[in-house]
Amino acid sequence: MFETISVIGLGYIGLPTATLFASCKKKVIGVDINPHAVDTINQGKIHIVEPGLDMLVHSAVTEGYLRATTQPEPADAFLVAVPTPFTDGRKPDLSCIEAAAQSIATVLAKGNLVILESTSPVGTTEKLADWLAAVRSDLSFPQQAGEEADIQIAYCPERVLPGRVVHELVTNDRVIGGMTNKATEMACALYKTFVEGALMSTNNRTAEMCKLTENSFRDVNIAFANELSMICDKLDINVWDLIRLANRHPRVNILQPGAGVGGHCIAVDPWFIVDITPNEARLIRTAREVNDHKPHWVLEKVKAAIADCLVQKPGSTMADIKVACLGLAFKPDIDDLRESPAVEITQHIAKLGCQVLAVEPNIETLPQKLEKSNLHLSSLTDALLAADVLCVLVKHREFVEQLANIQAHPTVIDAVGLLA
Ligand code: SAJ
Repeated sequence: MFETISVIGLGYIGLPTATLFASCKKKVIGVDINPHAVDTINQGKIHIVEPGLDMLVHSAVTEGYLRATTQPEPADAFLVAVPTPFTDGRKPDLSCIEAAAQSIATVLAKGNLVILESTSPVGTTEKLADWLAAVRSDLSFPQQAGEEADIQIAYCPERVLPGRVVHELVTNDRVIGGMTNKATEMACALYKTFVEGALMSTNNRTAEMCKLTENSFRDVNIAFANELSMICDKLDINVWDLIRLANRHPRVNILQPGAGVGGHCIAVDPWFIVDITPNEARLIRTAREVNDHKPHWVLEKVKAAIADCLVQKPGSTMADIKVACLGLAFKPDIDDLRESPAVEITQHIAKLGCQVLAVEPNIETLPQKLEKSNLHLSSLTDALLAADVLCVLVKHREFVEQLANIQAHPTVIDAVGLLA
């Protein structure tokens, strides 16, 4: 049924998805507006970091199953995997989906299936259908002709963990929500090409909400852990001991407090629910606020430690104090610094005017926004020797291995329970 598959958006999700179809000997046309990405892929290389993907792309391209282009071409099925960021006012920005719709509309033909994979507010699949219908009055769409429509449309979110994308795309269960039963069936048949997990059928609105719910679930639970950490600090209780003990209850499973919630998904997706149902989504909103507040709370702890140092070193000024920030990534053992609470905290510490030693074993150079005269990338060994205050922001493997040396430091702010 699907000989040619087109994937619109060749990023962290689109490229691995396109490649897995190509690995199953489907003819795949990858479309991206970024000519650099297109050129790189056509050379059999990748422009993103994801373990195992480079080899797969290389063979898919050299064997002739995967080809990238900046202009959409006719295909049997179209998968849209473009970004859905939010604006400063925490409103979802659907402009990339709208642009993708405009570009594929011109090449659509009777019998095609269109699947939206981008994380989206409830109702977006219906908007996509309207955008397509507005361009192609010669074709019928599900909102007009239901099961009989020329073009069938479904929503199917991805739910893979960065770093394990190739494996999880194959093994995770998928939620598939068509605007019609026919769309759901067609989409299930398509994903069966490479998905070994269960294919769970539903409608488009439930599938959209399911993706938002999964990340909100995690956000709310991390917020609970973060709130406990701030309560326990006031009450002079070790929160990590507390959570370990509470989790011995057979029906309690509390997550770990940290420096805040980073990444491109969990800190964003809950707002898509709050935006559409502001009066009902009270817990989800509060969880976001608790997690967004956590970096500021950690910063206050660092400020207090610096104040103590200044008292202990009479005559010294802020510029004499050295603070080591251990970890910049948004979670342990990755090199991804985007939307990282550790970066936010480190930036604020540098603004205080002290010397900042940033220790991030997973990167070679500091990103531009951290290039400051009083902020330097440092080795853990140098930081342990020089710093007046150690601030543990990410529980990287390298820090766990140096636990005894970190523990021996007189002033440690431990946001992630490394010492627990
Ligand atoms: N974090 C904590 N405490 C914890 C667990 C995580 O503070 O106990 C923090 C991490 O340090 C990090 C943030 O939360 O800053 C998010 O990390 P994560 O590993 O929970 O999730 P992501 O953002 O890498 O990926 C999530 C995943 N969603 C869920 O686990 C529900 C992934 O499956 C999704 O595909 C992805 O979001 C996405 O694309 O939506």
